[in-house]
Amino acid sequence: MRIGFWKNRISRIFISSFLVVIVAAMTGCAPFDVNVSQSTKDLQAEAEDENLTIVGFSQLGSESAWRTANTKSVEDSLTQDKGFFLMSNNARQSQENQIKALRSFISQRVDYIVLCPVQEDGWETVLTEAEEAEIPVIILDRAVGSDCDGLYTTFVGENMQEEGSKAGKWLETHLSDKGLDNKDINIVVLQGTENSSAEIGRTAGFDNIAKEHPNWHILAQKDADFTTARGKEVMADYLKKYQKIDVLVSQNDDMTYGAIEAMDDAGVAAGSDVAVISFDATKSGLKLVQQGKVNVDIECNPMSGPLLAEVINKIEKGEKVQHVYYLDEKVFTKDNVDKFIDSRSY
Ligand code: GZL
Repeated sequence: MRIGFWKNRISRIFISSFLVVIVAAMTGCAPFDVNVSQSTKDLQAEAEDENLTIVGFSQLGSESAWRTANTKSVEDSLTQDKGFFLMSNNARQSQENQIKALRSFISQRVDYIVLCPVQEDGWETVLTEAEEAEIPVIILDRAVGSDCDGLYTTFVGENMQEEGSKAGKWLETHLSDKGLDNKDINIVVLQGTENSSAEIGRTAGFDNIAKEHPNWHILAQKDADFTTARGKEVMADYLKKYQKIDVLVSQNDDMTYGAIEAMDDAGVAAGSDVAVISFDATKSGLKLVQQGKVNVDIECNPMSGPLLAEVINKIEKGEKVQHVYYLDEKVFTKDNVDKFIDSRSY
């Protein structure tokens, strides 16, 4: 018993130290090579001995506060003491890196692949390779294109088109309350990473509402890649180019921070001169709602880790799982933000 105890202890120490390396790689403080070293193979063998479920997780990047929260949610849920051996890779917003990581997970014969796809298209070949290797794939957060519908077991994430619709419906109410239903309304949009399902969904959802209002004029929709820096640059261009902007739709809080900096620089009052619609509802975004600089923040819930673990455990037990799981999401304005902001963990 004693020897077994120490063997167990030592292997758990080895595995947890390996996971520390993984977390370091995820946070970008050390380059993480997707090739498998001998020690990794040994650790995997240990994981199999311990009957842990080995999960290869390809995270698209660390571009936003939302993404950091999403990564933490997965890492906190797929821990060794909950029966998992998590191998994470941060692709730094590169589909090429994600495909490399998936091929590495396939060659390591992981039990599951979890993919958070940076963009919708370009996955059919590598997901077919995973299918041929009989490794179940779970798509997390963003979606892959319909050409891959039969190549993954389930999707756990958010309904982006619904988020876009919520933004359009909020604007309808906002303008009606102000008696501006029939006034010409000039709108500019900061879009997220081009061809990501977050950008595609939010754009489509809002546009479907906008086309019902001939007096709404979408002057420009440009990719600002979900980052603060690009959000500031693109908004500064908009402010130079357009005489009158009534509404900004910014597809995540990080871009909104940059856009507000640009508006401050131009002497434009965010939230009053220009109505600001943002997405994600991070704590920092909700603080801007409290300050009146963001009029509405449409929640996109990054805390998908617990549901992901639950779905994998169901599959492990041979239970049926849904093809799509959407997380609950709210809409935050001055009317309700105070009730929720203190409980926001990201
Ligand atoms: C949405 C997620 C988006 C967030 C951004 O589900 O993919 O990516 O809205 C993040 O903040 O960069």
